Amino acid sequence: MVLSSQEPAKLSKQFPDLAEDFHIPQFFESDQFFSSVFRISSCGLQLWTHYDVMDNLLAQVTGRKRVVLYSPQDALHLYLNGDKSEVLDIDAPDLKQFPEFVKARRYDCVLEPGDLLFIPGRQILASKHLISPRTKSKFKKSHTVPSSSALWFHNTLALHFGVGVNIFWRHLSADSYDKKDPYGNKDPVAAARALQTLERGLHALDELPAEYRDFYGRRMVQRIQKRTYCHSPDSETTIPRSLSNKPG
Ligand SMILES: O=C(O)CCC(=O)C(=O)O
Repeated sequence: MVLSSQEPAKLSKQFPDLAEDFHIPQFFESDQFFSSVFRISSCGLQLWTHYDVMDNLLAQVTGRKRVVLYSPQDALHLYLNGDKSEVLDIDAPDLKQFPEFVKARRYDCVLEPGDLLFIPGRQILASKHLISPRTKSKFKKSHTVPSSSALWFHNTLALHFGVGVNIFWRHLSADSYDKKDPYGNKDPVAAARALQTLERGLHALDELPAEYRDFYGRRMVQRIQKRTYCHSPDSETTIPRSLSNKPG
């Protein structure tokens, strides 16, 4: 068996015998398929809080796994460094170092063998499918598939030795994704470009004295909010997309 780290994982290619026992649920069109990743976890293995840019189905085959989710809307409370949160100990965070972390609302569940977790993409769907936050309750199995699950943060902790399969699929057009991304966790091409452009803009502001940086920085923030936010920053209210798309 040859495993190349440049190619997305595919169960049927890397583990053809095992793949015969695993049927990928038909939740998406075949041309949206990106990868199927075989996961073996020893008891206690924890994966830091991160987001992926593709839809993602976590299938637990054996063993139990705790999954903690955070909404993309809580991104600003998670101390992100790229796609990962810097808060490694989510159960006993250092609140001196990460005081905003308490504002992030966590949703806990424990996956049992046979469970599938579709990581939900919208607040409204989250409240429909998840049990109350800060409990160890299991997620209800979902039979409806939301249109997008990407960007929900997740942190996994194996409670036993266990085996699972992770299936990633695209819900944006194929050319929206970075072609050199075998893991499905690089930002979409347009987002990466926007972040680079922002960095260049910030460098340009560095040429100005502090009070000018402050003035133009605040105007930039306001413009970004007007042009991009689906939700108003201080409330749960959803701004209709027709309004939120208006140029600022
Ligand atoms: O199965 C796991 O423990 C981690 C899966 C995951 O977080 C991922 O694939 O993004």
